[in-house]
Amino acid sequence: MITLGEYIVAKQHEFPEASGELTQLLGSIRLAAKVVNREINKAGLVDIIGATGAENVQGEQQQKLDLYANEKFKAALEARGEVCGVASEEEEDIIIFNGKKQSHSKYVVLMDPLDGSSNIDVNVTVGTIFSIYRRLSPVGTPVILDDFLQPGYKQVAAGYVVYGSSTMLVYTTGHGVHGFTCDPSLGVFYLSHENMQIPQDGVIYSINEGNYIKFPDGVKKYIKYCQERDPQTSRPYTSRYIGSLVADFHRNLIKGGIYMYPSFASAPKGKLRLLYECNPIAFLTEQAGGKASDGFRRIMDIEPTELHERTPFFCGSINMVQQVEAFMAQYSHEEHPEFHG
Ligand code: P6P
Repeated sequence: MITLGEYIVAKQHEFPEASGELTQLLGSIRLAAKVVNREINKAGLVDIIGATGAENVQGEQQQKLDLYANEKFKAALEARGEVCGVASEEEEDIIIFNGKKQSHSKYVVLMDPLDGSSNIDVNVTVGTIFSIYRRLSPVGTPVILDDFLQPGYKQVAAGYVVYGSSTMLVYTTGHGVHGFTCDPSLGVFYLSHENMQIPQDGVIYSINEGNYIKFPDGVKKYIKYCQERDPQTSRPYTSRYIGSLVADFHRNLIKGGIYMYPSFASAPKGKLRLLYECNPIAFLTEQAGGKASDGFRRIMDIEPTELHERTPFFCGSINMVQQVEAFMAQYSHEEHPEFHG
């Protein structure tokens, strides 16, 4: 039984230039995850449940736990000296940490502190997603927006916490994907899934089929492909959609499958945010041997231009993503970014 902290330290040699800072940073995330997990587990008992009446930058109803998780992760990341700034789904602008502790900070963190929060009131799995980059601007100066607008392939680390039937923290630093399960009696994360690999093929597809009539033709063709009988390819596949990206992704990572959130007329760039949902999940996907694209391009090659920009998102088992990309090329090539100049 090895703990998350012991594992991170044991793997520290993979980052000789990090001099322990990344280890400390991941430790901050571990701490915040425990605090948020405790509140989620008693959400039905205290006045945490329900919407605040406020809206976040996405115009989405902010649940009280959204704000709680946002504050706890910000506080944990500021408390030590490795992080010079944070971007969050719950914050319109970047949050700058420029106290004395941050005079040598090298890292910025982007996060969705509580993804799928509309599921809180109905006791369905939610998650935290995080993405870590080295800053580009000079150390010792206040962090700037450009430090956050980096393409996904520059991520130093990424991961998520899935608050489900058990609470797990899954992360990568570019050396495989590793999962840790929390022992609630001790509040300790133990290594439970080392070197996670997503099966090349799967029989699960995850998409909100309520939007079917609005989907691009390529996506409609793929959904029908999933539903056709073909014993050679184990079709028809099974449809599973939880409405929480972390939960759907985590299941597909273990069992194989594909998660899709395409663009459609009322959501021309899809719904999911590139920087703190798609890029971290894409990093994990590729590290686990899967594929993540916008239907045409590798997600982690997209050059961001705005903090909260959205992108169509297809990720999971490599053969399944390649299949939907083939349908997109054949039936929805006009959706390709090059068509939009
Ligand atoms: P819809 C949650 O709001 C989220 O960002 C993802 O976690 C989830 O997969 C998706 O949106 C659900 O969106 O439009 O299907 O309800």
